[in-house]
Amino acid sequence: MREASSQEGTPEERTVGGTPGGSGSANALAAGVLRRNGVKSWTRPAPTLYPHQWSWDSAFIALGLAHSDNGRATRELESLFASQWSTGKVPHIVFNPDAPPRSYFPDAERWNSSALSPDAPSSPHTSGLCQPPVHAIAVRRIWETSRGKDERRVSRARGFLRDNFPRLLNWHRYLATARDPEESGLVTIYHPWESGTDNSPRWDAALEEVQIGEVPSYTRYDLQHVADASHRPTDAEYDRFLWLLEMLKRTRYEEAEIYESHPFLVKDVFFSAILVAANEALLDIADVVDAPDEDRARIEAWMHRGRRGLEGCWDPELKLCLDLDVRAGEPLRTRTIAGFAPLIAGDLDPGRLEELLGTLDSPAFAGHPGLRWPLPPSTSFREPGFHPRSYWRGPTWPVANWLLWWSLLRAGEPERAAQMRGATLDQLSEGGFAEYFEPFTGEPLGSREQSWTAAVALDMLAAETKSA
Ligand code: 2M8
Repeated sequence: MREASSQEGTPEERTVGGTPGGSGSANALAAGVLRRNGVKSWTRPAPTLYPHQWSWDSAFIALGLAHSDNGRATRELESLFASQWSTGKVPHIVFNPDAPPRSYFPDAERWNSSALSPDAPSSPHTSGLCQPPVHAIAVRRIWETSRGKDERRVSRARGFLRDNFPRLLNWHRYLATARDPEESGLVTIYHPWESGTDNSPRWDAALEEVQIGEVPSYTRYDLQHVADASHRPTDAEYDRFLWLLEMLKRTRYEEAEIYESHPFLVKDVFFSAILVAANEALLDIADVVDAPDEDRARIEAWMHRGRRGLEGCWDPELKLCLDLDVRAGEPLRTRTIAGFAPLIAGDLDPGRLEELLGTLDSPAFAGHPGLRWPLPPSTSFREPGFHPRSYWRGPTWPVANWLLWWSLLRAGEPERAAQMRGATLDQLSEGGFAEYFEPFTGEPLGSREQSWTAAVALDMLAAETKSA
């Protein structure tokens, strides 16, 4: 693996530059990224672009750390869950009070969560949104990697599961209730930032319907951390993001009020599918901690409801799953990696699995003949909104590849999974642990030394000899 532009790291780590050094050195390089991005008990998503703690980044980071430093993996999640809202919501950003000034916007002051909502923790400050719930999947990985180790480590891991089961259950309950008052099995998001795929064209049509008012003035700091502004969302996209934030503040982050008045309410199939997979993990955790039967029954019901909800969003023509605009009552017909949601949710019938794999292998996604690596772009090449360099509008994202790889393994498709793993690791070997990649040239884009990229590499590398 190639060490990206950082000047930090030990000399042994840096000498591997440019050449794939086998899984031993690849492991050391990936672990080095996580070590350098570490701050106290948690890890920054990237050295400068993202100086705070992000929710789903931390879950992926814990998943990777489970292989290299189990104790740190548990601390990563503990520090995130310490900022859980009283509603059960796990905030999408926990602000680092020691971050350099003017390093990230919107900052804690702009969100103003603790002043506006009695449900928000007062310290450290958090954002008012959430992100996909990968956490239970990471907690289960922490348990899996402790198995077969010495008794002390196993009992520490069991204790960690026991302490965190109620937090995870509250988190999932929040998503299944406040975010799904219709009991559709699908999670409603209030902002593209909640999807994790911020400027994806999946949101374009719904965002166009939002009437933007006066956005209080602001300065973007993200552009100073990337080589080229075209990698990041545009100013027009930021204005919309910031306007939605203002609208949420007007409701004081009150769920019922948001549902009543907020102009952007979308059933996100990707988020919903991750919740189904996370509920499956939570059920395994429930076994380990000997949770009451009624908790298990509730989790199972959420899982079934989620899978049924996703089935209702299937588009037989595009052979993908589509998000649903709650305000317009219409599906959002855009082909993106989110459309593979049923694969992530799992337990597919063979026909549906075959259709999804056909779409994945088609020229609209990973079967395009011009690709540097046979990996799916974040947005289909066939979409007018596709852009090969712009963030979630086209580049390939290792973290998304991980989700598909892991889902292929769970779907009983080890050969396809092995292809995806091999191509992902080759891409990182050539381009380093970048945030995302240009699909045709393989050029690394966005931030270098991105934590979750290193973390998913660690998890994929660990799967060399055993199944994930
Ligand atoms: C990106 O999102 C943040 C806003 O939350 C940003 O662009 O400033 C997304 O890729 C998101 O999924 C990710 O969690 C975050 C940190 O890596 O960056």
